[in-house]
Amino acid sequence: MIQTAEFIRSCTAAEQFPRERIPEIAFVGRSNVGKSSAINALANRHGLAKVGKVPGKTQTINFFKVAINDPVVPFFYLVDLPGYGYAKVPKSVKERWRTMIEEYFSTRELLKGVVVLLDLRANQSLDARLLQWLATWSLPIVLVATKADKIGRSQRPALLRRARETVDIGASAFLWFSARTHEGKRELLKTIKNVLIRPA
Ligand SMILES: Nc1nc2c(ncn2[C@@H]2O[C@H](COP(=O)(O)OP(=O)(O)OP(=O)(O)O)[C@@H](O)[C@H]2O)c(=O)[nH]1
Ligand SMILES: [Mg+2]
Repeated sequence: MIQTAEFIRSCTAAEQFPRERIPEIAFVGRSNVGKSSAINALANRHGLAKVGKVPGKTQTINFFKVAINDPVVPFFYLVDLPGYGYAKVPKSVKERWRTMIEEYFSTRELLKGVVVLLDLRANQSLDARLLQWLATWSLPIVLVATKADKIGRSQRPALLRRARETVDIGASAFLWFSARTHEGKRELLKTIKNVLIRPA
């Protein structure tokens, strides 16, 4: 369980990224998929990360410092990034996000893993492209099929089979999750912890 969670900083460029040397986990995925909501659910803090109905809510890179009861990794950052795809923002803003996100991945030495959120009810072609790009960083990937509260258990195997046609799940961890019901929360935290303690 996450014991405390604290908003640290909202950044638009690398020189603003926090300097404290603790490990971190990034949350990425399509706009509106539920990245910010997942962080709030994990931290048990409504409103910690800003959530929106309109895609494109998170426009900066936001660092949240969390504490867990673990002697090896007592603190780490959860990092909330802007989404890709259908954000309701001008093209120039999306271009800026792209630069900012590339800067993020190329400078964060203690980035230990990436949580990629997927909505398996939607088309996964953009997610497949993101995963291809992410592969260049050789980081552990945790695939999280979110909004699971909207997907009946009987529908899940077929949706997962369909997603596999587009997305290479390969060696990544995969789990179902809901920020609404907190389904999968324990498993996601456990998976994140495993990623954090993995030797580099
Ligand atoms: N039913 C359901 N709705 C969810 C879940 N997670 C998020 N939502 C809703 O989806 C919408 C988008 O959630 P956000 O957490 O802001 O999504 P995001 O990926 O951070 O979006 P951007 O910041 O725009 O990229 C909000 O209306 C949330 O309430 C979930 O697990 N279940
Ligand atoms: Mg967001």
